[in-house]
Amino acid sequence: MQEKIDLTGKWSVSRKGDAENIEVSVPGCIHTDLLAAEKIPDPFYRDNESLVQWVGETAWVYSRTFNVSSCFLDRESLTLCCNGLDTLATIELNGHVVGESDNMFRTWEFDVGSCLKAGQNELKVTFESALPYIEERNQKHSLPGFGRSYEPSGRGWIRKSPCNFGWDWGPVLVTCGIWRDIFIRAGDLGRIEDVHIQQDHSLHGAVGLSVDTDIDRFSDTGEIKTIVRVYRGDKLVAENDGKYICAGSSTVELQIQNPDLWWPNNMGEQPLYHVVAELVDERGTIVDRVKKRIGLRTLKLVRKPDNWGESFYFEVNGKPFFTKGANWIPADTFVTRVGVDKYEHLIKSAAEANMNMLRVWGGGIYEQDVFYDLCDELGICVWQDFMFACSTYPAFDDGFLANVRTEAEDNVRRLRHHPSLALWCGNNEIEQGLTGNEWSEHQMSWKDYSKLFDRMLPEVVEELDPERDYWPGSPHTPRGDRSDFNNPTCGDAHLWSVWHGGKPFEWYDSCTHRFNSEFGFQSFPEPKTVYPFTKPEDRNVTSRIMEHYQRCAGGNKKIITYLLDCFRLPCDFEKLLWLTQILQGEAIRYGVESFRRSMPRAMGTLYWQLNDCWPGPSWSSVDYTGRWKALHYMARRFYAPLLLSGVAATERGVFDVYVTNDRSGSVSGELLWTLMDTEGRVQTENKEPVTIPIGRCSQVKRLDFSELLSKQRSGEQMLWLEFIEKGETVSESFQSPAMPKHLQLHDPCPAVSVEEWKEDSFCINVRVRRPALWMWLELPDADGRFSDNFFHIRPDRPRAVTFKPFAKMSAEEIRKTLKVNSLFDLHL
Ligand code: BMA
Repeated sequence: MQEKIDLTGKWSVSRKGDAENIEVSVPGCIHTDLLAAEKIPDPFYRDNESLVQWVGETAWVYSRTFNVSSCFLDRESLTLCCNGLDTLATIELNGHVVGESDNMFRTWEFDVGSCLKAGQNELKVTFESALPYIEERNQKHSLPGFGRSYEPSGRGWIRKSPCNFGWDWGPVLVTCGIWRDIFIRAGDLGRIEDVHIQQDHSLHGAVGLSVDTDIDRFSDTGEIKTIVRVYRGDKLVAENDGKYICAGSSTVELQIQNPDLWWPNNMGEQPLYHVVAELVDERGTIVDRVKKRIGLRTLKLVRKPDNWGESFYFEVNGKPFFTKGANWIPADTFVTRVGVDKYEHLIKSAAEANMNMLRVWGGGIYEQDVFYDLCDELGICVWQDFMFACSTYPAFDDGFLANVRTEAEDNVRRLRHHPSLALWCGNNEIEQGLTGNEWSEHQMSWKDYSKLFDRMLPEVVEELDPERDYWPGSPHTPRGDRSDFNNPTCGDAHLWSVWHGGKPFEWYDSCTHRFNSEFGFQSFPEPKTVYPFTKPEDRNVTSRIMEHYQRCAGGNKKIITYLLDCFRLPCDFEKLLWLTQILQGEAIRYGVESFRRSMPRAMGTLYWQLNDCWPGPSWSSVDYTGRWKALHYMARRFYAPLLLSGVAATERGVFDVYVTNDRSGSVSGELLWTLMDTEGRVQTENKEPVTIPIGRCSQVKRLDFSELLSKQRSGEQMLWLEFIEKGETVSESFQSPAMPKHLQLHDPCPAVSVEEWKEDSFCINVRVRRPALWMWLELPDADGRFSDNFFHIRPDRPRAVTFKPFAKMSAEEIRKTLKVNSLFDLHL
């Protein structure tokens, strides 16, 4: 068998040329190392980010010693494996340079047979700063990005996480370090270099697997073969052997009878199978073993001519589905401090909000394995960008292209077995940049663009992962003029006219696009997230410190402008923070409902963005600490498989009511509508049976209250819509004839009771005397998950909300501290 010396754990680091060493932990990065050693202040406190810029401008030397036994040295192959080096590293073993790296996204392997010795060895990895590297190259050939003020020009020259150099939701903190596993591998005879599993779903009652193994021989003595076994849990479900060979690759065919298919969230289960490939010699001794976990499914991007142009939707096991999700950015500026718990929390949050896809956006990183494992387990499909975003890149440089090819090969091989992986996409918004005036033909020509995104990357995908689709860029228009990057008839689109373009939310109703892969609206995190990085005197959104965290040009102005259209200006900092969350939730709800109403012409929405890398204001629905913003609670409702939505028609007092059905069959129920005054007195109420076919959105009603409302003040009326199935409200929608700021809200006088429920959860019963809008429950000193929050509530519909605290709490503690708020309180 292969043997390993694990080299993660304790290392030391010093500034290049400096004697002072500090003890650090690998994997990690220089900033978190210095922070743990108390050598730098927390960059996420006030404006400390500016005090630590020198860290990214400095060269750092990581070193450690380790022992090797003489029998380890007797093995035929000795390789130093670095799964991630960030980025410009020189690797020395016992004083000999064994290799250099210049790409954070590649895995690096160096033969160390000639310099490893018995006894103590010293490994040294020197990281040069990325900044002079890009500056030097950029002086010879300038490669601008989108020209945002914080961004150094020329980051396209280096293969390093683009958002390390700053983004419009995150800081400029240029890291370095050993960011993934590092070890020495020893073996005899050979090893399995690569396993590729392809599935055949054309068989009756079975799925065929074809398992290709690439074998790296260390010596040519004797023949070897591959044995493949497939397990479902502990149960062996298929087994077969390859032929004895001397070297090269071998293919083993198997069949899994009565297969359990893998489905995205809300469409079915996520059964997973383990494929174990073993390399054995002629005597049956195991030489190497590789395990991969797979799910059985077909998952395709379907693009075919249709009534509106060309379709753009995903199909799983032959079933088309509407994609609901968000864009994913690195979950921390310092990616190595994102633990399994944080990944689990975020991806579970996506699944709990009824999402079925995340897009790993091209300005971050190819995510850690655990990210994809969790997506496999939770049914979250992954749209995977290659790491290129909003910048020109030197595709004219053959060395750069060769480097990128290896990076793409490494990552395609690493990720292709994941059932959740749905699509490879070349880049983020480069076509949009090339079309505009900001980049010249000299900086990046369409010819160079094509070399990289139309030829090289699809070639790699075709060769190494032919079952998966490739899409050149997001957004991209496959027909006609490429400069028409948001063409509504085909391809995907980034729709930013709301927010960046200042258009009202209703603008979404004018969109006829096929797949909306980005659109968003900012909000602030809640007070509990803001307090730790501010002093009391900073707590105004226009303070220097709060503005320091706002990285989108004019971001706060945009928030306030939109806010004043809908809501009253709150009178204090905390209220303003909360209200921006409600505003954001409303913006995205409006967009998603509108897109889901245009199914099947539109077949997907991925809002910008799920998560955050630091605690500033941003487009995220889950903040840096993991707290759900109002948007995330709303997403859970607007992404539910069955969605009732109402929309005000152009005639005043007229409302159109729709039901969108993403369930696996047609749905029948009742539409119930109630017109009520703001005191809670029912003006009129009625219901009607409705049936909605599978995969469709139907307009189920037009409600005309124009006459009734003409006699009343619109600010005193509310329309409540409910879809009732077997006596239960499964989807609801609130419509107000007036802007919320003009509603005559009354004190709802909420009353709550808290009871123990089950497994450390509580049931909170809420009733009100008068209707309340966007009511939310809050525990100022505790965190946890409410089953629902930021909901509208009326006197005749008390609600039971369950609450699971993240740390143990008693019902009494909850009762004492629970705060119940709603729009009424924000307007005071
Ligand atoms: C999108 C993204 C990001 C950016 C976001 C908000 O287009 O691709 O580049 O953070 O807009 O401006």
